[in-house]
Amino acid sequence: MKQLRVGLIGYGFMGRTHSNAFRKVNNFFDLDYQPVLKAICARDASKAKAFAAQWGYESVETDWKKLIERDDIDLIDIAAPNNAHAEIAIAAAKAGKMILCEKPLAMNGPQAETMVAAVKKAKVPNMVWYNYRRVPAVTLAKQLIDEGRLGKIFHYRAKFLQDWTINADLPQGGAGLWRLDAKVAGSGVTGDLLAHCIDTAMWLNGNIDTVTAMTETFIKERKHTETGKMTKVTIDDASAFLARFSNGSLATFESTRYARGHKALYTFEINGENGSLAWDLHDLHRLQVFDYKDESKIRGWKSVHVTDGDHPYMKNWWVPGLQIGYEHTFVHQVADFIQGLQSGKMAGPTFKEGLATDYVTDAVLKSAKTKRWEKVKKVR
Ligand code: SOE
Repeated sequence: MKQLRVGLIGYGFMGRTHSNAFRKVNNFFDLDYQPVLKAICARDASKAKAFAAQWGYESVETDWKKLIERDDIDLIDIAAPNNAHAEIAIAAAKAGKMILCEKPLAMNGPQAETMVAAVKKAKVPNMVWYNYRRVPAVTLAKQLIDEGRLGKIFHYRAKFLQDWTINADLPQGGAGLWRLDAKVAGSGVTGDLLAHCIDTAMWLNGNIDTVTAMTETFIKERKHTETGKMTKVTIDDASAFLARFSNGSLATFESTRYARGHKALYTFEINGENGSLAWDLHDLHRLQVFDYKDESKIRGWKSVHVTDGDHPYMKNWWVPGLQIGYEHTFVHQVADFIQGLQSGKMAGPTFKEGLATDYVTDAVLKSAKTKRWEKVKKVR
């Protein structure tokens, strides 16, 4: 088996999901490559060492430039905050490394363009960690739509609701809380949560042409972890938009971190002429299916338990009926990435697809300011 020597940058929540995936993938998928956890890189040496010990990384770096220079690394995995993605990815591409990058690809579309250009020039395999595509029920939705079972699509609606920033005493900046600092995150829920909804939506239903949006920052000032000073909050706490897809369908998207009671309620529904599908992250192994072609007497919404051997990814896990969860989506992503290396056909979402999502979030944020419908830039 060939080795795929991984250098991970960042040890937060995402560093853990990725490391777990690299470790598990060969136990469940027959692949020609085996990820080897070569090095973890983070500025804080003691935290990086502790992470290396816990997850089995062979070595530690504190300077990502050194990591990229190393000859014993094939793949750079970027799990650092959003404002670091572009510089690292461009340098990694120049060094000929394969790159996996946490979502959103960049702080904004123009920055993502430079990353796409870099991987194109260097011809290096690349992927963005939009993991929800790889929930088996979501992949099943993709299969059913591609088989044409829904017919003409009329509506798409998605939401991603959380409630973890309602407390005004929560500071901005620093570990985990960099998501509240626009200088580091780029945007608030638009780039963090709606980006997931947009990636899935465009995968299932094609390009988004135009959007009209509203955003709100409910808590205007928060103490900054790094300075200890009350600082203006410039992220969007909530963001909602209407959209028109290229296929003529209409959509609504909503996300917030102020929906008391909701921790990670990502849902979508898609309605077509012959049927509808609905999915809910809190019940992630089920796909709700309505098929208008069913006999009218017994026609109704079916709740398909997506755990059977002929469901996407499931034959690689346990026996039919037994469920898998959130962390498995990352395992699937690594498996698909490696299968892409084997076949020569890169699995998505590639950086180019990540750029397409960034173009939508740019248009959403612009529209919230201009209060007009905005066109979404097309990826060339
Ligand atoms: C934010 O709370 C967050 O962790 C996002 O950053 C992730 O992308 C999402 O999957 C879960 O929520």
